[in-house]
Amino acid sequence: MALNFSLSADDIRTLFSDAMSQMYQQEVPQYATLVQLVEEINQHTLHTEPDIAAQVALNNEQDRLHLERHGAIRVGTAEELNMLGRMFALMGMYPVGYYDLSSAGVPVHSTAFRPIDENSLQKNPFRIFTSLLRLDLIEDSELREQAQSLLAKRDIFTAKARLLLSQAESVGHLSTAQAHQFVSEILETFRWQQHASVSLATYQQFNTVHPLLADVVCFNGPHINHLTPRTLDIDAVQQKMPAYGMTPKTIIEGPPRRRCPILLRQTSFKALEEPVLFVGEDTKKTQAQPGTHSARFGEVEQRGMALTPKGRVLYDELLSRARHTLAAAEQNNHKHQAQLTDIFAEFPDDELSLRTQQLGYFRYQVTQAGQEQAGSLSASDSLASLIDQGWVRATPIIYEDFLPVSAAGIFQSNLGDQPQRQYQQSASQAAFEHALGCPVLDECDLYAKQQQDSIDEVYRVLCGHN
Ligand code: OOG
Ligand code: NI
Repeated sequence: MALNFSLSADDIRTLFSDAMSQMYQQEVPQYATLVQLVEEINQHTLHTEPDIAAQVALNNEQDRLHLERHGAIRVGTAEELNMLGRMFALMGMYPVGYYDLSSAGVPVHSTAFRPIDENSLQKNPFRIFTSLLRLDLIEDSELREQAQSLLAKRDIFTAKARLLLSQAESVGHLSTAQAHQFVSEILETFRWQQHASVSLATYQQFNTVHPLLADVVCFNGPHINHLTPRTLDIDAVQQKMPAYGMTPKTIIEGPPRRRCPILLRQTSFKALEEPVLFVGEDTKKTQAQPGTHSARFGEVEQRGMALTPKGRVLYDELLSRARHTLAAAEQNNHKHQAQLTDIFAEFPDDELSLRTQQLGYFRYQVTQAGQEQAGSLSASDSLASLIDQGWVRATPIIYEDFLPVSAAGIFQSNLGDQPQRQYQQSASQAAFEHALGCPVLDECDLYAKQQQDSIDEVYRVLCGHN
């Protein structure tokens, strides 16, 4: 009898994120340096910050600290996005959130494919921030049509990846051998392409309209453009990058450093200018023409508490206030962080306020002392009183998603000194979902459900229901 060992989606995702990490460190040595710097800073932080070390130990995260947290790609067509959605589903990654980057002058809209249940997030939270080019925002109709025809000609997936996908979808799983094969085939989609699919002149035309248009349209695949490890001290990474030969983007995106971290802070080294061979313009197109292209960089992230819609409104309001007063300080991260800290003084920075003002999402658990009360309490005891008595503990739920203003900042810092464009059209979630073939999940629904499930469990244990 044939034994059919199959790997879980979580295991396949880990194979995939490991393989991507290896490939990217080989392809972009500066990224390997970043990974090393982050590792050094994380170890140092674990030795010098007992609270952080305790938190990491409590969550059993020592062994997973070094895992990359996300990567990003940009695709050109609905079919490409739809296929990616199906491929990522095999790895337990589902589209969460809609990000409109057009309002920040980048002609794409995006989602993040990521694990959605707590267990899977625990095992490996790897996500891919995936952007779809919005050709509808490209005004030059001739270039738009040329872009369409270039995109129509390419297939970013190998035949074997397509075959394994359809087998997996019809049988419901992949065997261990198939899973390994699948990961190595899908890796080809994200590999750097040294050969562009167009001439240098055509590339330059696209690049002038928007560098992102050139990045998506002029190659036969959506090279992974960055990977992002997790750091325990992003301020230290930002500060130390130059000494390691990296040019950091000017400012750290997101909220300032706080006692109770919220949402997501990110920084990166700037995209490298890399050699590319363009299609020759001689009659036989055999004389490849050397040139360069900038797309690939390395990023780091540090995550904090997920905010409720109310908390998010406050964050957005303070951030936009900061952006108005910050413009002049933008060129200096120290000033930027100092002003952010001032403005964010209005955002409560202790867990009790964050919880009682319902600014953040929390997970509730019965404590050891609470276990002794199991089954003996009444459902009419309020959660607040259970916490006051020490029977229930509340811990922040970590934010697993992205921030459109920060993402735009990351995009912008890698687009060179081009003037920022303005697009008239607004967000187009329906068009994005149509291309994807399904709705994106709402991140707040996921956090709210996680919070509510933990509350239900607390009452089930303490009051003995069900
Ligand atoms: C994606 C930029 C957004 C993030 O971490 O916010 C992003 C890209 O440059 O394609 O990855
Ligand atoms: Ni990123």
